[in-house]
Amino acid sequence: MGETNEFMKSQIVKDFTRDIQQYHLGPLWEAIPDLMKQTPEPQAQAYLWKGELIKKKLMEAAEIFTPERGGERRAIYFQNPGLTYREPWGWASTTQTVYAAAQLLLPGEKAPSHRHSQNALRFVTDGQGAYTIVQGQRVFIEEGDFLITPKGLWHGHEHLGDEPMVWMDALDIPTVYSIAGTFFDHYPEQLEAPSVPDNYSELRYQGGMVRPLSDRYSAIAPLANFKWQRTVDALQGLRAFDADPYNAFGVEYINPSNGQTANPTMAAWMQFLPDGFHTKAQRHTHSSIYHVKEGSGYSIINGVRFDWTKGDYFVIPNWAWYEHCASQNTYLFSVNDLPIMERFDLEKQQPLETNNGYQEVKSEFAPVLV
Ligand code: GTQ
Ligand code: FE2
Repeated sequence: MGETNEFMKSQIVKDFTRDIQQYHLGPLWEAIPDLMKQTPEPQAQAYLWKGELIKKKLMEAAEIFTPERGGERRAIYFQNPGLTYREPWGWASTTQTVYAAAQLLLPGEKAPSHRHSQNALRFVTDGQGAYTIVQGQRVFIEEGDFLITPKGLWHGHEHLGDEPMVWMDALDIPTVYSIAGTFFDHYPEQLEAPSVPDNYSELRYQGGMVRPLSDRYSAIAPLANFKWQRTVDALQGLRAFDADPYNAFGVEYINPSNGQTANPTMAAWMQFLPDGFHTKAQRHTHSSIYHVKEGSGYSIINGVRFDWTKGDYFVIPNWAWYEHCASQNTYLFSVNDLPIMERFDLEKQQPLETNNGYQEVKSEFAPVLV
């Protein structure tokens, strides 16, 4: 082995390695240590953005432009510091598979209808009175609601209420980008006109209790809006039993016609951690983006403590050890790429076996403040 390593460093190998590159040919012997790590080493890093910072920057953006005057959407997205920037517009996604953003819509504003090959989901963090119109259905939304906009469907937003509305967007943009599957169209008019009654899917599904007989083979998740109170009821219902030591109490938003994850590429969860609950540490292949819906506490990610409060956003990269600890009754919303990992049969999960299942805190993350 030692002899081989010496030989690989020899001038003859170096010269050859250099020589082939001029023909756009790559030396695998240089690449393999970087490409084939023993376990996942994502470029995306653990990171946290304070909610106040996001709010402030959205309000500043509102002074500068409207969704109608260019830009389609007033959304500011979470750029993971570990992902490379591309000139001139600085594309760096939130994780390697999922993009997340916060979007602001002011009373009276419209975000024109369009469609794209990326799947989208939204979680409403502030306000009420806007609707999103998806395939001719106006879906009125308010704080705590979870919505989906599956790929290929026309969608636009309009705010009929009287206070600013903010929601978190998550889309599989980086995944679709990296496999060159992007399609995008503007709707011929500004906003699509309604063609079915308002909140039609919620009326037809009653939150997923039943499905219309005609929807037996529905592939696209037919429920557009998952109301907050139903999510709370489901989580509080789970409290009749012991909490899962790794995830506390948690539910997944599903397609009620087939029981699958609501979006084909991204799973979305809501977890409830009672005051004082401390989950045990685990790691898994998939990566997650969290939003603190209610409460406060901290997460330890690979030995670094990330304190959070209501409104914050944070990333747990692939294969990172993590645990959550709540210092109030806490609701954590999260989006992950588990469906992508499962599709490639790459998902693995592991509990931490040492130190009784808890990590040691080695340092604390210092978030950028307003
Ligand atoms: O609201 O349709 O954050 O198309 C990114 C792309 C939001 C949207 C985003 C989008 C949208
Ligand atoms: Fe969109």
